[in-house]
Amino acid sequence: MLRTFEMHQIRKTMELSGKLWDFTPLEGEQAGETMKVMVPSCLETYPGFGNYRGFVSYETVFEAQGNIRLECKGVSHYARVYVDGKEEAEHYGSYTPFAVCVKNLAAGQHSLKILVDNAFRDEYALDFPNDYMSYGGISRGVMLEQVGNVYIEWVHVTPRQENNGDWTARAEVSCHNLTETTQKVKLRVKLANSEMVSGEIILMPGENRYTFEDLQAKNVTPWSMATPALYQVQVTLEQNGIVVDDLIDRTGFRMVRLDGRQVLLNGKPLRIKGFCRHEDHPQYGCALPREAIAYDLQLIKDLGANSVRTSHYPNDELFLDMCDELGILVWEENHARGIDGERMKSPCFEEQCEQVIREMITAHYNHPSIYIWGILNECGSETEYERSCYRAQFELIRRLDSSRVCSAASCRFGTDICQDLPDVCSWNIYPYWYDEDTATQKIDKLHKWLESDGKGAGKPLLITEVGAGGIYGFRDTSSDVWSEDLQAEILEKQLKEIAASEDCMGMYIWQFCDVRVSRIWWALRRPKSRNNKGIVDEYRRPKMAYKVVREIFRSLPDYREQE
Ligand code: ADA
Repeated sequence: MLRTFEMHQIRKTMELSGKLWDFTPLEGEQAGETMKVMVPSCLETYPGFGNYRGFVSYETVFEAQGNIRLECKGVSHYARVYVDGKEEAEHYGSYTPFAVCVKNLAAGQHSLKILVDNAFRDEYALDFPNDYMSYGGISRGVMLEQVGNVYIEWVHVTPRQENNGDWTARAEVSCHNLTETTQKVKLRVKLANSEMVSGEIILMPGENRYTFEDLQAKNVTPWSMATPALYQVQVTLEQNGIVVDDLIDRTGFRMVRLDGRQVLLNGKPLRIKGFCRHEDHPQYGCALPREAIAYDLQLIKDLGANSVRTSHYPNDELFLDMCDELGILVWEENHARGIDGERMKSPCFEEQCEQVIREMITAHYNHPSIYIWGILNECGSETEYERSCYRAQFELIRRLDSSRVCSAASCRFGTDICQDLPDVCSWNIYPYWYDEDTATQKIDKLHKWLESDGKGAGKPLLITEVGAGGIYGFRDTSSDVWSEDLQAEILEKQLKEIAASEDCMGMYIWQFCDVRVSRIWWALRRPKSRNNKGIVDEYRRPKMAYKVVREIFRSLPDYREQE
């Protein structure tokens, strides 16, 4: 299972991951030598491949007949897909799913080969040596689905609370017609206690959209952090009176709204107490198994946090499913960390960012836990060209999803010219670590500047990073740099000052766990080639700061006015 629930009762599906595949490096000393590896996984975790960059191949076989839909949930970072030796698709982008349909397969066994490239190349604008590890491989699950001539690609549910308190929902459905001729179908949607059927719909060849307005969902429990109530949405597709396909997803009844300096969840002003989290583990790379994801979330809950920022890319759907179930709010962001103006000028940059946004929102639209979309963490935001990228990406987000807010985490105090564009002004600050100022002074400066020349007047202010480094096991009574003691002392001051600020709607700690960074990245500031600002180390062992954060986070309510 690649989700925490079954997505089909009618469509036949088979997970192709969760078993051993043939892996063959195509470059380097071991080129051509095949070995068995588990998929999903990261190739840097295989013995002898810790620093491999280049093309590799992954192969398996499957049984099928007729039309198939193959979905890869994440291949890092470039993939070329071959079925029975024929190239069927290519995709760039490590952290978003893509699917390919292959028609009319003869009954029997077929081969699937995925060529993967994890090298840093000019045409991959979003991947380069960075303050985290860009792992390679088939890092998320692969699903095989048997489809007919017509099938449902996705459903997007948008809940709305009416003035009388009742909930309604809009459900937009995307269907594909794989034939060359028109097809007559009917769609049926069931959500909570309500059901609607379309009249006869004529599907043109290719993609078709159909929208159900005003599904009445009476007596539902709204989704919140304390009560994360989830409801199943089931769409079925009928042809000649027979149900030929189905799709099951989940939604939660909640609305996210801006209100002056606050972001409201079902009318209540949120207080964010969160962690930035990389998908990273010494044993698994970014391909964390479900048990490891669940454990991270268990610690995050124990720490009293109510939110996770998926820095700096869209996350595995298993993680989002669990956040939905646990009532953990998610800031989900597109894939771009610290890309400077020069690199943003790459001819592929804007197109690749927009593709990630499109794929991320299409795939993750229904997760009630996601309250905000983030883009372009600490990227160039100082020239007219850079500003045009932010504007285009925010416009795209708002076109695809007007039911959430959006933002971008910046660090360019005084020179950023984009603060009028997002709904929320988000800032990464490091008082007592990189910055001279205290947190109170920094927030005060930020606030005054945003209200005037910074052009962020009247908007919510969110601290999207705050933290300090500490090496697990290094305890030091004089609180020297890199000691757990100093990290804990700094975090205590940072969090207390931010929590006391009237101007801030909350904070995300940088970061949940220590992570591996690219080998050449800023060597002197990254002892052990790790970004050591985790509250737990890479094996999830708590540092001294754990207790401090837990106490402060647990003392702060989830809303800025208590429920
Ligand atoms: C930035 C960046 C993070 C990380 C952090 C740090 O704010 O967004 O990815 O690099 O700094 O540890 O310095």
